[in-house]
This record gives sequence, structure tokens and C-alpha cells, in this order.
Amino acid sequence: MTTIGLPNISTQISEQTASAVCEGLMSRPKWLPSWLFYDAAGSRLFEEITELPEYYLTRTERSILTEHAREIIDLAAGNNTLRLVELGAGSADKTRLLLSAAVARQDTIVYEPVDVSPSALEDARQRIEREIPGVVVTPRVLDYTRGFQLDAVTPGERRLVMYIGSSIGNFDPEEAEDILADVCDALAPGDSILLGVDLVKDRTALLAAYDDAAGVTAAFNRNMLVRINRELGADFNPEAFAHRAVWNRFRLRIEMHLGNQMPQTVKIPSLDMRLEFAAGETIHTENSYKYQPGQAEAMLSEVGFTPTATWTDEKGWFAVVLARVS
Ligand code: AVJ
Repeated sequence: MTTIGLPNISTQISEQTASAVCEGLMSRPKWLPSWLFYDAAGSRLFEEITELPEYYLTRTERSILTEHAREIIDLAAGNNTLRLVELGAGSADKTRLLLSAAVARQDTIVYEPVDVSPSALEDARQRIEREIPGVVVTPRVLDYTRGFQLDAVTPGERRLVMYIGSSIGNFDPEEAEDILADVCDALAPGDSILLGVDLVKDRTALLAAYDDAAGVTAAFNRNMLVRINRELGADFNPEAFAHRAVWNRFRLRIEMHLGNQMPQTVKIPSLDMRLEFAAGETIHTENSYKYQPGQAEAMLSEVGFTPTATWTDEKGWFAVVLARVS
């Protein structure tokens, strides 16, 4: 954080937001990075999305983990004591399933959530230590997309890295493989990763999940503009942008866009920007990649893991893959 402009101390501009907005909106077509969704309001809207009838991802993955938590923990632990690492601060109830299964097996477990947000980590720490006795939370503040290291574990300990929730879906296949390679490098032989990926399915179901009837996803998408208005003093009219979800069948991804309806000029004084938006012009805000059966396993093999097991639901809509460092 850096302070730009002296008169008002509330004009605190996050340099990361400023440079991302500047880069994306100067590009043609215009785009904004999907991490910008997650301010406090956006994180709440995302929680709401996970409970929508159309958004099958969370409940499908949860049912897979409910059914197989014990087996996952047993396979990952072998005869060793397990530690759980989670990329992202932990979507409480899915993480809880694995932590509870681990506590049932070994009484106590070290849980290491990794996140860029110290406040998200502190929330996770308090919630989990209160709700699951036996869990010791040791948060790590870092951006896992920029590579990372983990402290060495003692002999007889193994790590299981949870990268669930289709979080990897936000990255292009090449970026995703780089992240998985970094995870593999940070681990020791015998350690594992648990990866949750959303699978390719009929486009009607996919589109509904990203364009729900109640309009929560639309609000989540537009919230990015609300955030830019607040943080950078921009004058976007979020309501002038229509939420669009598109299935890109060549790249196997759902894309979210904000479509401008009427010609308008948007000013971002803190960035010295004046932007012309033509009628029909769009801002690309997110990619959510969908995987083909076997694709996640192939990527994991490519970067040094050996796939151990894959679990899916009856419809084959979501997959959870366990893979070990060989
Ligand atoms: C948090 C990246 C898994 O891609 O489904 C939900 C985000 N975007 N609805 C997803 C999201 C629109 C979500 N991930």
C-alpha cells in the first residue's frame, strides 16, 4: 500500500490493484484479473454463489470428499503422521472434512493454510481451532502463484497439499502446470497433492452455473467495477455493464465478461486515465477452465507426481485427484 495524494488519508491506493487495472484496461480487448473479485463484498458474494442451486461445483466436490475423506487421508499418510497444507485460506466445510478424518486417525494435525491475505488466514485459524479440537493451525502468508517453499518436516511426517475447489481452473493450462510444478518442488518424496477440478459437461449446465437465475454471479462480476470505483476513485456505472457467461468450446473454459451497453467515458483520476467504451465493448474478467477426464492426472504426471487415485460423482461432473511425489 502506498499513499497517493496528501489531502485525504483515505486515498490509499493499492499498487497491485492500480497496475492490474491500468494494464488490463489499456489492452484491447480490455480485461481485468479475476483475483480482483475478492474484496470483502466479493468474497461474501462468492460464498453465496457456492450455495446456489445452479452452482453444482461446491456441493459436488463436498459430496466426493464426504464419501472418501478417510480413504484420502489413509492413502496420503501411509504409516506416517500427516500435515495438511491448503492453497487458499480454506473453504471451511470442505477442509473440515479432511481435517476431521485426519484427527480421527492421529489425534492432532498441523494445518498450514497458504494465502496472500493475512486476515483470511487469521479468520481460518480462529474458526478451525475453535471448531475442530486437535488441529494446530500454522498460517503462511504468501502468493502461491509466485512459487513457494515449505519448512522441512521431521522424519515420519508427510504433507498433503489440498488444492481443491476448482481454484486451478482460473489459470491457463500452462500456468496451471507451472503452479503444480512449484508445488511438487516444495514437497518431498512420499508427500501428496489433492487436486479438485471441474470437468467438461453439457454447456447448458455450465452456463447456468455461471449465470444463475437470482443474479448473484452477475453481482459478483459487476462488483469488480464497484471495487475499482472505491479503491481507485473511478466513475464506472456498474449497472451499465451486462454480465455475460460464455462457453469457449475450443479452449474448454467458461469466460465471464462485462458487456458495456451504451457508449460511455470512464475516468480514473488516480491513474490519470480516461477510457472510451464503445457500445457492445466487453471487459473479460474471468476464465474458468474445465478439465477432460484424465487431463489433471496427465498434468500431474508431467510435473513429477504419480497419480494415486481419482474420485468423481455419479454424473462425472467433478473430479478429485490424489497424486504422490515419487
Ligand atoms: C473460485 C475459481 C472456483 O471458477 O467456478 C464462481 C469462481 N466465478 N462463479 C469458479 C467463480 C463465477 C470459481 N472459482
